[in-house]
Amino acid sequence: MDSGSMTMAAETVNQTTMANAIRALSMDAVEQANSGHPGMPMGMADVATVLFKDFLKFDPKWPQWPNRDRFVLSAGHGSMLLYSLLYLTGYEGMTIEEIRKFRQLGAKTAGHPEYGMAPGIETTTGPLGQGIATAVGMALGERLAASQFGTDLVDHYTYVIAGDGCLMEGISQEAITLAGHLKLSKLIVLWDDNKITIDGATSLSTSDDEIKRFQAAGWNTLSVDGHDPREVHDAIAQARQSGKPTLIGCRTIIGFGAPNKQGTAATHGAALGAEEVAATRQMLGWPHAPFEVPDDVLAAWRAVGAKGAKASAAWHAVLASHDKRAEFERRQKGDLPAGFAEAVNAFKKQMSEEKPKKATRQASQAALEVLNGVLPETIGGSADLTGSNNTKTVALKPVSAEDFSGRYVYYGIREHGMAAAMNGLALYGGFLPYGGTFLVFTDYCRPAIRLSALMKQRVVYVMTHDSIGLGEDGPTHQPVEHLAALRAMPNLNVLRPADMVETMECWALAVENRETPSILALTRQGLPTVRTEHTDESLSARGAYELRPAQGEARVTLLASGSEVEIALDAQKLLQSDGIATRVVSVPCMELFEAQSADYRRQVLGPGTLRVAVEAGVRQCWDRYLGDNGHFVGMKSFGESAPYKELYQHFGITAEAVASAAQSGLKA
Ligand SMILES: Cc1ncc(C[n+]2csc(CCOP(=O)(O)OP(=O)(O)O)c2C)c(N)n1
Ligand SMILES: [Mg+2]
Repeated sequence: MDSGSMTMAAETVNQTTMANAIRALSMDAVEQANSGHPGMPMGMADVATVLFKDFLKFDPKWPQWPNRDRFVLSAGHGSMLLYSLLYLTGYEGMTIEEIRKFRQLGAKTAGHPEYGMAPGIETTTGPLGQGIATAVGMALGERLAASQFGTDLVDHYTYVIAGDGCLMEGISQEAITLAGHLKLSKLIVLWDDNKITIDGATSLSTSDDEIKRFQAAGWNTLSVDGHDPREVHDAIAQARQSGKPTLIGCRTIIGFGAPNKQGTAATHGAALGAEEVAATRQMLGWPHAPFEVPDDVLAAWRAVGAKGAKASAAWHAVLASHDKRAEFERRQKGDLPAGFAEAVNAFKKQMSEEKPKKATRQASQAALEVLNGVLPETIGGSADLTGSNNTKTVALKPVSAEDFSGRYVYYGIREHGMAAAMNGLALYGGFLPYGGTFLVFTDYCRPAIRLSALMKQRVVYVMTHDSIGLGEDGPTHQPVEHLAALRAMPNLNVLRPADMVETMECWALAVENRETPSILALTRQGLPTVRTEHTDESLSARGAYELRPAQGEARVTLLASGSEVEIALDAQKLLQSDGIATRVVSVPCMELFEAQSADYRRQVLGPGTLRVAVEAGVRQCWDRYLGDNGHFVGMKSFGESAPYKELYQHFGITAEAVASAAQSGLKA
């Protein structure tokens, strides 16, 4: 068909038929894979059709168009809804072959939408509730970017489709109250109110009035029949005018169109079966073969996909002559500005000379004073521990509903919501989010940290009070297994610096690593400066390095991270005064050390030496460096409440204990 007749054909296709294309593709793909979730895409097909056809600003030919509306499928199990839309609207690479390969190895159509697998997937979803919470970060990103660059460059909406499950998850409460508080008015959530989850009717497990809950959080709320395109259209139009974020409750029937199964949990997560698929074709009036979308229907959808091209071209022209163009493009690419390395090294040099004794959380704040100055893309914050996490620098003004020109977010006591929002900010583009809480509360945001790692996002977690060294708050607040647990996660750098200099090096690594999120594990207690000789080279970049050589031929290698480096250095003195030549290796980041050459690692670990590692956490992770006769000095239990120096004595994490472990190891 030429484009003229395509347009004519497209105009005659009605909205329900367009939605039926989504339904058919979804049930056919699930049928073929014999795995997947047909119910949600079939139920929300009408709503999604209205959104994409009448409102969504996007251009499949330029999926990364910075001023596009964001669309987040929070109910990630309904992935076929998104894949159908990407295929139908003409995203490159999302072919009918990909739809046929749904859920197969290497297909773009993975079980749940995965960021980076195909253009048009804004974030990875599947862990329920993460999508809506990530979208809050995106909507915040829009407000911040609009304030920083102007509404001629940034002016768009963030739409979310969320299910009952997303709203039942605890993270949704953190996300919606944060969004309500910040009045993120361009955030619009379409709730698939189908009253069904896996176990059956939602009445089995919840009595919430979601509308009232969102209202209480400061949201605008609307309710519609999700199968009435007119009602859906009017509601979205109204939502866009609101001064508050909007929830649109869309009453739908799960598995809509499947005559015997619709409205039941049977359609949630299993193929409908050949018989029911055939009956659905009948009921929908969709006689076409599996994966076949008739020309006129496809043309109607492609016309929807084509409508954004004009706007994206106009936007591009605005950017071309914009006075902030260079900075906008630099930040979109995630490049660091000129002067970054110089600023880092000037700080390191000064600290090596001044040798202050400071907690690494204070070191982090000092480093941030420098970094926030040279990196306008940072967005700082804390989950209500600003003074403890030392995350706010002098020049950072708070972000508020009235003023988005600031760069510091008071996330409130919402660790999980904060982490997900930071993912959203990072995915949004042009921002480098960091946020703080106590290291022990990584447990409260671990699912979002996992998504930072899975999605390869540059998010920096400023996690202070990183051991029993926090003292009197006791075992509830003292991380013990957390370093090991975090080190177990793929694509996450766990950085535990020992002093001011290493802290700056670790911050620089976190900033430079574009595809790996970072945990900065920082102390509450003061630590001496151990890097007293300046090097422009980042020694922390190697993950581990020899901090103090032995006097004479080394018999012992002491390995330590963070606050225990000081203990290792004291133990070195004890051993050497006993005539035992000992070297000390600082290990700020095991992941980076593992990435070094075998030769470098062997050399740093000191071939032929007895190894003793010391860290105020559990032993796990250290074994690989200790060899058969090595020792570990650390924690085997939860902590205790007491002044921290007493705790180090109580748990036997001392220079004397390290030295005696080395001595008995040498005798063995
Ligand atoms: C955190 C999390 N817990 C559990 C699951 C497993 N799961 C996937 S979908 C689902 C039910 C979701 O119900 P709803 O959002 O109403 O989806 P619908 O059945 O309406 O499609 C569950 C429990 C998950 N994906 N994520
Ligand atoms: Mg449901």
